[in-house]
Amino acid sequence: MSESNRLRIAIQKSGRLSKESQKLLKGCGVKFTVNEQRLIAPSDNMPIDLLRVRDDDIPGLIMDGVVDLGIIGENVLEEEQIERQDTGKPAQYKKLRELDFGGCRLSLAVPNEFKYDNANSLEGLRIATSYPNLLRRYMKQQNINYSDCMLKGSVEVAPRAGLADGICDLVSTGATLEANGLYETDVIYRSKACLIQSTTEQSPSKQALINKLISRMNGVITARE
Ligand code: PRT
Ligand code: ZN
Repeated sequence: MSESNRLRIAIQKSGRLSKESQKLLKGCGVKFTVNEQRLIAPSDNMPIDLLRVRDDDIPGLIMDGVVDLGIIGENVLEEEQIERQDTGKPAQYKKLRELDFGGCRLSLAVPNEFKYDNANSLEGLRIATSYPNLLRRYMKQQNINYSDCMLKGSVEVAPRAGLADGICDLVSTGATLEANGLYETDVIYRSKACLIQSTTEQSPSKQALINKLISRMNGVITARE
């Protein structure tokens, strides 16, 4: 693969981080037009290409050095890093800064009728999650045995469907838990969106462009604080 002289930035194609990521880059003076059918949105005024992908793909693209920068939820980033460390794949990245959107927490939750005293109450439960690595790390720290039920979606309905005793899922307002007759017991990870860079050495011109973007981003975020 030839080394491109354009800076590649991976952002979520569609979803909770997508609009805010685009808004932030536009605020930094990067002009581009998104064509919904296209993976790449080239900037018209800077040597930058935006890669619009599933959020789950962004950490790997950075850790494999395929793209230079990425905007991603820390939850997805950390989950992928543990997975890669465990399987011996490249797992390095540089976190350039936390961003001011995408805030949420990864929490354990159980049905309203479940009696919870402390983390030990979770001993032996089956827990549905899309974040098996973050869950395993927390349960190991707490010294609690449990079993997994891996679900990529509809995690919150697993207890009612008889698939699991509890769940480990992202929460922001708590409305989804409430609507599904669940309550939060343990916050296991707090997350925000962040800007990350691959550890591949950049050419001086690309690194200068990255530095310019970071400095503009600091200005944009400070201005809206
Ligand atoms: O298609 P793609 O794979 O790219 O997107 P996705 O469906 O995997 O992710 P998406 O767009 O739902 O979320 C992207 C990122 O946004 C997450 O990885 C988090 O970093 C961040 N984020 C912030 C959230 C939430 N808040 C959030 N509330 N991601 C998901 N949720 C879901 C949660 O899973 C639950 O279903 O919202 C529901 C709970 O919300 P409340 O407000 O009812 O508590
Ligand atoms: Zn995803």
